[in-house]
Amino acid sequence: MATVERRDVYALGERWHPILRAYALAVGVMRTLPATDARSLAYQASVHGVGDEADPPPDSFRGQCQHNSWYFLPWHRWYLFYFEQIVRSLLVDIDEVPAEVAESWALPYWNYARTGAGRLPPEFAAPRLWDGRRRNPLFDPTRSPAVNARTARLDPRQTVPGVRVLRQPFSSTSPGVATFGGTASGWHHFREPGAVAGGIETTPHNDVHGFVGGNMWRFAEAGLDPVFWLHHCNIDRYWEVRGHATDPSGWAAVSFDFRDAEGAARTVDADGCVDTAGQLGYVYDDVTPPAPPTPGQRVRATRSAQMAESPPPELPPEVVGTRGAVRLEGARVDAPLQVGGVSSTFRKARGGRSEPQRVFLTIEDITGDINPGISYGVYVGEDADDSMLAGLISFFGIESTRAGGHALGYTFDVTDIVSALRDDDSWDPADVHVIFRPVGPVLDEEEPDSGDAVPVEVGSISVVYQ
Ligand SMILES: [Cu+2]
Repeated sequence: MATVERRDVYALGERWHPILRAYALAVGVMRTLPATDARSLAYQASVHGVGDEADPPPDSFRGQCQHNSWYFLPWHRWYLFYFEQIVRSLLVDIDEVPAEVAESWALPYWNYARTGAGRLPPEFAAPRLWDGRRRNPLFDPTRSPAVNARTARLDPRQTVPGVRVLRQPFSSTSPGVATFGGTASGWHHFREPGAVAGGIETTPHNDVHGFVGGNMWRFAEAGLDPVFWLHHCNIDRYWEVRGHATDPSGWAAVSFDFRDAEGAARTVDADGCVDTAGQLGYVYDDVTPPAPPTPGQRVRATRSAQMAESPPPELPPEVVGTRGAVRLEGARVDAPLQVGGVSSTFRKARGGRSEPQRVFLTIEDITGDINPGISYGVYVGEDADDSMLAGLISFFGIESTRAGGHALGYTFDVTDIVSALRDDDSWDPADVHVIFRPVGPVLDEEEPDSGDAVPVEVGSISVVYQ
């Protein structure tokens, strides 16, 4: 198998690089194929999600995306793999594309953490192709207007995984434990009750969906936006940045169905995609870990680098404090809660010790009607300072939370934040401050701050000891 290299779209070195010209022309063909053809953009989007009145009706190939689960990364890796093969197979028949470009074509990725790359890549924002004449298939008019106008960019905190996320356990059976890849679960399209997203699905994944807007807000339409594939390629890259030393075992019990470039059925599993070069024939040009996005987050990174490694993910956690509903509407909200002591079961599991090795913050039962298009920073302590920023919450898929009761949920490791508060004598278990504050997008034109955003509800906030 020949190996292709996936490259950073912002480092291709020229406007309308041959890789993007080829991608635009292939997407142009995909847009014209009928939805019954597995190579069409409509079919490919329906592999991720289908609407209420899906035509043709869903089968085991469509409406399959895995979220809020340890299958998030492997399922989307296979999804990109077949999409990339389809693009390459279509390119061979497009005369305008040089043969050497078609044969070695690989999906580029959008690394929004690169300096100057926080705006939509320009080739996706132009309504016309390089000739100034033909319509640009990479343009999606449903995106937020400021994103297409390139007057909005991501806040740096939305562009990289949270502090420590790349070193967290890949998975855990408990949603109270912060992970890299998501809660261990069965096959689940949206969310198995009690499961939460892994840190990589949280940020930057969900934040970027919220930033782009339009089709990118919804499961059933996200794949219609050609930038979806470059965004997910960057998320996939982070699995290589982390490496595979601690990938889960036992997760190949669930398999996934896809259609390949010939329309043939393929059944695959999570173990079959962990070696990109050996099993799938691609590599990334750069897998350098990202730098913390702000000075405050740098302080956190330094603090947490001094902490011991995470305990085994199956060491049972315990909820020590919880509070109910908070409504977020675009302004800062303070949500105080009380933390109590641990149970005798907790102590027994740790040979009599009651000090936790890890402290987690869970933000659960998040519901709403539509994506507000912003993220909220979640802070612990009274200052809402970036060195106390636990992580971001954002709202990809929130429109599905009303129907089946499958709300969104996130878990953050706040161990280093709590110990910094303790060292500072500002940790009072009877009065723990959790603060929500809007983050992103950054607009060129400073809009008069109305402080309004489409509301979302947070059902419960808990402190968990492990
Ligand atoms: Cu996604």
